[in-house]
Amino acid sequence: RGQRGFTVWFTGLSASGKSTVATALEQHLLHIGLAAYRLDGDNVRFGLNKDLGFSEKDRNENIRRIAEVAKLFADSSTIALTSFISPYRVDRQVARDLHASASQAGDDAIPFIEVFVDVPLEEAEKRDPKGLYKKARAGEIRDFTGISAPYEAPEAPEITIRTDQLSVEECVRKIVEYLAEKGLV
Ligand code: GGZ
Repeated sequence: RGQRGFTVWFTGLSASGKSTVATALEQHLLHIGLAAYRLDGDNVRFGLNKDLGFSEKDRNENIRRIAEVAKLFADSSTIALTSFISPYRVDRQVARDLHASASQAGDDAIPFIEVFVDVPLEEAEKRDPKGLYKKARAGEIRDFTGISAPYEAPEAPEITIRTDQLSVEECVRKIVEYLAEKGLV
């Protein structure tokens, strides 16, 4: 089917660097002539998912819908890059299973690459670009991931990147090398 679509699923704490790396990866893929599209809070949580908050149930539904949309993009031969905390293992498994249960045409499964953006909570909290951790510590934001809501780290992600140890370019290179190894780019 020409260019093969697939999904790169970023997961990690708020301020871990998911969107920064996903944006740089998107730029790289576009630059080498591949169609790529990034889904993130800015284009999903204010539109399609504006009815959802941050309870466990709402996050389940947030991730389920995003997985469905990513799969549609990938099925249309676009590389879908998703950057959401996606803190629950079961939700990421739902996303993975959805891709495994194949495309509209009923042919191959759509590749799903989980990227764990792994930084210690202390580092994310130190960055705190929007002051959200501070508010969460003060009790002004409830159910904040890492503070008052869980983050379940992936047990077997395809790729792990430490944004506190590698530059953005090095993170992108690590992902692109994996994709090349798998024959995806
Ligand atoms: C976590 C929250 C919360 C709570 C608002 N917990 O750093 P940000 O601001 O830009 O990214 C966070 C974003 C998380 O939305 P996701 O759709 O990625 O979450 S999930 O996958 O868990 O559904 C943060 C902001 O929204 N934010 N309240 N309580 N992050």
